[in-house]
Amino acid sequence: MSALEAARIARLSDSAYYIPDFITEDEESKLLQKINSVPPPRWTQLSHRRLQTWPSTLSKSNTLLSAPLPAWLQDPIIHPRLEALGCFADSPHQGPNHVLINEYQPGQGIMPHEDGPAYYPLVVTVSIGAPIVLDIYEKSGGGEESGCLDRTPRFRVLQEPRSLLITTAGLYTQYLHGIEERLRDEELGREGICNWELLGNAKVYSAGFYDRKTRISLTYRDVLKVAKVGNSMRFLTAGR
Ligand SMILES: O=C(O)CCC(=O)C(=O)O
Repeated sequence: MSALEAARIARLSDSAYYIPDFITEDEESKLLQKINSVPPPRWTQLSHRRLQTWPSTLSKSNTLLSAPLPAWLQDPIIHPRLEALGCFADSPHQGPNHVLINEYQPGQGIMPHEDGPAYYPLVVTVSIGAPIVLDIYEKSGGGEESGCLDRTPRFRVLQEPRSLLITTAGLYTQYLHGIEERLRDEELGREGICNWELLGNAKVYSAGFYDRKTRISLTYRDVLKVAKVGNSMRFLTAGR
């Protein structure tokens, strides 16, 4: 990841990278337009956010049915920008094959969790629409399900609109991440925000807070198990 050295979030060791203005305002508008014009069934309404899954949801065995991502999720994010960074060069499919699109209204969020074994341990997040703070928690033993989670975030990452955040290595396997359900993100500054020095426009946050607006994330991942359509048809018809 040497091309990424300038984007390394030093306080997160070699586990995270942040690039402001990864996409342009025009590209952000086009993405918002695409995301908001999909047929309504494409959205899954969850209790605290809504979600699109591309190209499809994983099976119970964490397998992805092989299918290309739509062109608007590939260009320009994957081709040429992620390719130029080389961040998926060592992943099994040498590129992302799965994208989750999460939309959060003010007051919404996502419980602390880990992304788990379905994916190569690398998540690339493009943020659009508005800023948001991602909280990173120490697992302190058993993780989310065990109820052992220390509810004070160990790190806080401010994601500006149009930015790219890459999380990998220890941050993927040894920490949980989540977004607090709140209307305002506060205590913004060099002390509390671990990527403060890398922000594109820290002045916007000089008051130390902002009120949340609708924020959308596109998280790109490489699903480890992929089934070809022919194989899955054989699987479905076996035993008939
Ligand atoms: O919206 C985000 O930035 C976080 C999304 C997330 O944690 C997930 O999809 O697992």
